[in-house]
Amino acid sequence: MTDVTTLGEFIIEKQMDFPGSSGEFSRLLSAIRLASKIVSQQVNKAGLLSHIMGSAGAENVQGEQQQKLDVFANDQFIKALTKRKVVCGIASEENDDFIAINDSGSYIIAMDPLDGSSNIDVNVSIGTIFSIYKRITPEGTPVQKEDFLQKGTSQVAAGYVIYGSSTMMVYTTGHGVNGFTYDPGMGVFILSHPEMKIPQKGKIYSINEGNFYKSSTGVQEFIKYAQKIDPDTNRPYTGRYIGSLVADFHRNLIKGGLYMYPSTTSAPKGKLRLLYECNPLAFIVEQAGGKASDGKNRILDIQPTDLHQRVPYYVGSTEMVNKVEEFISNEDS
Ligand code: AHM
Ligand code: MG
Repeated sequence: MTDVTTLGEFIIEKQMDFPGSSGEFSRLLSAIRLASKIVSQQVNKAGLLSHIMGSAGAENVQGEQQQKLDVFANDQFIKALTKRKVVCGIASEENDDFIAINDSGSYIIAMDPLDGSSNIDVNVSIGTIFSIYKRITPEGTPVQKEDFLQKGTSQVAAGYVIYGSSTMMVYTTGHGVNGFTYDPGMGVFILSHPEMKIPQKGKIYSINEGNFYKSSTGVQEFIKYAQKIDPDTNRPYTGRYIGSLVADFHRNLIKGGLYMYPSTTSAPKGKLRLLYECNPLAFIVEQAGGKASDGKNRILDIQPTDLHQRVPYYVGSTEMVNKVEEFISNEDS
């Protein structure tokens, strides 16, 4: 095992590319790494906790109040980031407002601590998503909302952790995308997927098709296009929908594909959150050679106006995103 690169080594190696840096950013990544190990361990015990030791909200054998896993994950990330004083503020999908931490910090983080809520209790892959920015207000003053309402193009790093058949962390700092697989025996993440690239074309489409009749005609026509038999263009595509964004995204990143959460009649702005879900995965997909759109515009160019803002989302292989955009623009004409 001496010829492997651990995430810890990788972070230090990359920091050395920036002589004179304070190491604050490396410490921030290390805090995320620590929290994700703790969450991973707990996710693996999820069935035990809820079915054997009692449901969330009940007391466990030590007399401690049990928490729901998403609340637990939120607490762990906030604790790791707060205790190490590596950010000046945190915005989380789990909290109504941002949390101010350390006035002298220079980074902020936006995160979805445990995404895929409908899959938490049924032993299906779930994930953590994070997005890191430099603050725009002066260091030494309390962090402000405007520090969080930056365009996705300003991200300095973004990543996700997938708690699947194994736990993996995938992240970018704007210089490509690298994936690390967790070895629970050694307690380390090991570089397993260096320089990840998404295929330009894919064969997988991922959407909640139960919403078909709630979707626009452009999206409906695209779905019919995906299902049509045409060997020249590799159709019909394969439908794959886990209902955990991180898991659907991760598979499509590796195999090529398109994930969609369009606007629907019941959710006119879609379901997914720009800051916690869409921007970080858009940064990653672009760094891997793919594309992310709201159907018309590049996700990373959208100016956020609200912490919990939602946007329609189309992300994955560039040619597939282009195709669905074509169907959406035709519906307007
Ligand atoms: P959550 O943040 O409440 O977990 O919601 C986000 C999730 C995504 O992971 C997933 O892709 C999507 O919601 C599934 O939604 P639906 O059940 O409407 O298909
Ligand atoms: Mg979520």
